[in-house]
Amino acid sequence: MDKIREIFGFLSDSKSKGQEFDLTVLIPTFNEGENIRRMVLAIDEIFARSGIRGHILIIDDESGDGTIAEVKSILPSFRNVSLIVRHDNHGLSPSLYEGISFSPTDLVQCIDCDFSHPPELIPEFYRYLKDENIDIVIGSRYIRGGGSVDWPLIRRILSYGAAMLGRIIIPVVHDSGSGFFAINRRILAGATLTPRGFRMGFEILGKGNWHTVREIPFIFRNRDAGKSKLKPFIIVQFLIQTAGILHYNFLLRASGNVKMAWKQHFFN
Ligand SMILES: Nc1nc2c(ncn2[C@@H]2O[C@H](COP(=O)(O)OP(=O)(O)OP(=O)(O)O)[C@@H](O)[C@H]2O)c(=O)[nH]1
Ligand SMILES: [Mg+2]
Repeated sequence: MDKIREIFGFLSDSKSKGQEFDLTVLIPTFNEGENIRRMVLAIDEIFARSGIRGHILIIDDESGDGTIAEVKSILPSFRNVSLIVRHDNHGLSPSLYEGISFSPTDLVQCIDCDFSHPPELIPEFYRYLKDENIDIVIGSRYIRGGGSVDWPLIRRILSYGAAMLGRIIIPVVHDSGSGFFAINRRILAGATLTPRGFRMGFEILGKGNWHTVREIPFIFRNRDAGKSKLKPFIIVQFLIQTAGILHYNFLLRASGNVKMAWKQHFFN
């Protein structure tokens, strides 16, 4: 395979433009054959109910479990669904980064495929981006009304520890590691991101040119079906990412985000 990616559905039509959509929902998938159809149907129904002109972009890293065939089988029934199959540089954050870059809209929402993130909240994220012109909206487990259910103690400790480290760096955000977030893509203009690991939202907070942020509480539920892709190495990747954000902010002086977040937190 010498192509680095293949594109199917709406985005594969070179004439397609983004004007007919206001929001793109990115669904990263790796072996989500048991979830993806239900997820697309759920999100499309939410678009219809809330009046959002939404596009769904699935970014798959060569799943071997039939996810790709499943998506291809539903594509003819939807004008607003696209699929990118990536043959290179696999990983969750690189997939989200590619999805953000290929999105036909500036407003972009990220959501896991396994129903851990409730798709019913998408219109709330969207309203902040669209009506209040907020730069980044984070689904938070660590504010009042948020949480996680049925997690083993070790996962709770690691997740909370990572959230605490995230709060030292970006104190205005309580759950910088959340994978349930939405952005206005304009904040990435001029920023140099290094997507690695599972925490793409943290990378954007650390390096993107944002000024306004909101958090929406949500309860993280264990995946309905399919297997976790979370590996212990993710912790090492998170620590390397944190060092990269500090380096970018203080040594390269390429972003003032950390200082800005500290000022917003301590002086506002
Ligand atoms: N494209 C792509 N998607 C991925 C990759 N790894 C994970 N994903 C997707 O990213 C989302 C989050 O992965 P999960 O395995 O659910 O990770 P998690 O939610 O932290 O762990 P669980 O609670 O055990 O599910 C899911 O939609 C996965 O299919 C990857 O390498 N590439
Ligand atoms: Mg999950």
